[in-house]
Amino acid sequence: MIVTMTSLLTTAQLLLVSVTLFHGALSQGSPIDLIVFNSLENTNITYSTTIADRGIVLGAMRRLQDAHSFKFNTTEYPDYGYFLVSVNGLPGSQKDRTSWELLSESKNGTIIRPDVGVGCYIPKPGERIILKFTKY
Ligand code: B12
Repeated sequence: MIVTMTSLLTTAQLLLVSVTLFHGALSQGSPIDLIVFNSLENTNITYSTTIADRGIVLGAMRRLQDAHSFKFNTTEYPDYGYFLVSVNGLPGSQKDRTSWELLSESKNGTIIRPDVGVGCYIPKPGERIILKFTKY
């Protein structure tokens, strides 16, 4: 009887610990790096923040904006969501044909250009987001 009670208690404690850990993981998200790369001046800044499980890049960017000296502006388009207009005070320009490009680098170093914007792209675990100021 005592043995059964002890093992029941241990199971309950284990359950409590795993639920707490799971909730911790849910609320804190996973770490993610965001690199702001100005390819015209060859400068870059790396920011680190967290992203929710299956969260969008924009969520991580908003978290960074609240906690760091990172700033950005977007324009919302009805069909495609959020277009990134400026980062850290530097806007893209139709006249100069410059813009902020959204790229993502996987753990193995492969860089892809997502076919959606910051409001829709869901990075895979371990991916690094690159916001690249470039000419088009
Ligand atoms: C030209 C163009 C661009 C130009 C826009 C230059 C400018 N400001 O004028 C540049 C090269 C900058 C661009 C960038 C991107 N684009 Co673009 N672009 C187009 C394209 C070829 C034509 C748009 C157009 O001129 N329409 C005609 C005008 C009259 O309509 P409009 O509504 O005013 O068009 C505006 C919007 O489309 C907006 N826009 C352009 N691209 C994107 C992307 C997103 C996510 C948003 C919200 C708005 C937006 O800029 C246009 C001009 O102001 C379309 C494909 C197509 N055939 O429509 C893709 C398209 C809209 N782009 C797309 C994508 C994915 C991007 C990028 C996210 C790519 C990347 N990974 O970096 C980036 C945006 C990054 C950011 N800064 O947020 C996708 C959007 C799909 C989706 N469901 O989200 C499309 C449909 C191409 C595709 N088939 O994949 N793009």
